[in-house]
Amino acid sequence: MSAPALDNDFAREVRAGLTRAGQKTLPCSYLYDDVGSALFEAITYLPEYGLTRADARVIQAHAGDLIDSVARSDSLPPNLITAELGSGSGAKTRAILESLRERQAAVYYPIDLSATALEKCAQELGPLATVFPMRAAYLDGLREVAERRVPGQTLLVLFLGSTIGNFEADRAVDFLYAIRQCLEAGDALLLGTDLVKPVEQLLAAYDDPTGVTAAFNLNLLARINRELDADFDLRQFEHVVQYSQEAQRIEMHLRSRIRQIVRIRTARLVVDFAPHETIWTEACHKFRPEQICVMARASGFRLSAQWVDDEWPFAESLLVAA
Ligand code: AVI
Repeated sequence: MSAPALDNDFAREVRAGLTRAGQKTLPCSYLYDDVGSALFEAITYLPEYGLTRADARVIQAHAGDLIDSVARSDSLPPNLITAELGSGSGAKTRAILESLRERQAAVYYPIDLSATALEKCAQELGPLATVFPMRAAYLDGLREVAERRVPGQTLLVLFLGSTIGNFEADRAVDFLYAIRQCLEAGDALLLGTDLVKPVEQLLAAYDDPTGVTAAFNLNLLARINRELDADFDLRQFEHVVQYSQEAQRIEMHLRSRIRQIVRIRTARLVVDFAPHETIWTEACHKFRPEQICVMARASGFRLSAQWVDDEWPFAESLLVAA
């Protein structure tokens, strides 16, 4: 007789990942509880992790060009609305709203699962734009924005920070296609992607000497202990990263130092780890600029412009719904 189904999504996904044949896995979306989000925020300040600063620099430098490209000159009054998937506190978006405000009243829909982040976002960007915070998953939120729009409005969607790099390669195109399905021809998507760079630079970015990324990764086990009544001994796991040239991605793992058994009561699971066995927790894909063009075409967009940072290879690509 098989065990009754688990009614807790987290428990179900943890059980599926830790019982699969071959490589054990855990879904990276669960890295971001309150502790994980605070640790990720700390990562963005690390000297070795240039991604977030590069993202912000390119946006700052080209926000005006972006708005010139997407705000249709034939629409009177100009009628562009913006929505951001996974806005967090919306810090990087400030420059875009400032440029937009020079032309028209700015309307901004930040979409995020974190109520705290949305509150902060509304507070900080409220003086610049009419902000409609939406606490929802990316596509649910975007569908709702699409439903609320009125004829004649152009929608600019922001998906920044190279979060697309955390999707499996095929899933990334599926996700872009799903975004396209929410849009009308002429709407646009600004997509931030981290670019391929020397391996040593990437390894340092994801395995920093201060151990912040290690803490971010290990917190996933701590979260399972807290939320699923488990007994992972965090000192018996270590953070390891490797770079796959072929797949163009950093692969982040947690490696068991010893042979050990872990109980995860809410998932009704007992897991056996061999010495050095790993749990794969996150993939961070890196892109070549021309690959963005291929992904855009495969998902119903055309690449209209691309801006790259001079210091840390990172691209902001403007995709227009074909
Ligand atoms: C959120 N995401 C784009 C980060 C990245 O670089 O892929 C997550 C991260 N993982 C470890 N460091 C940062």
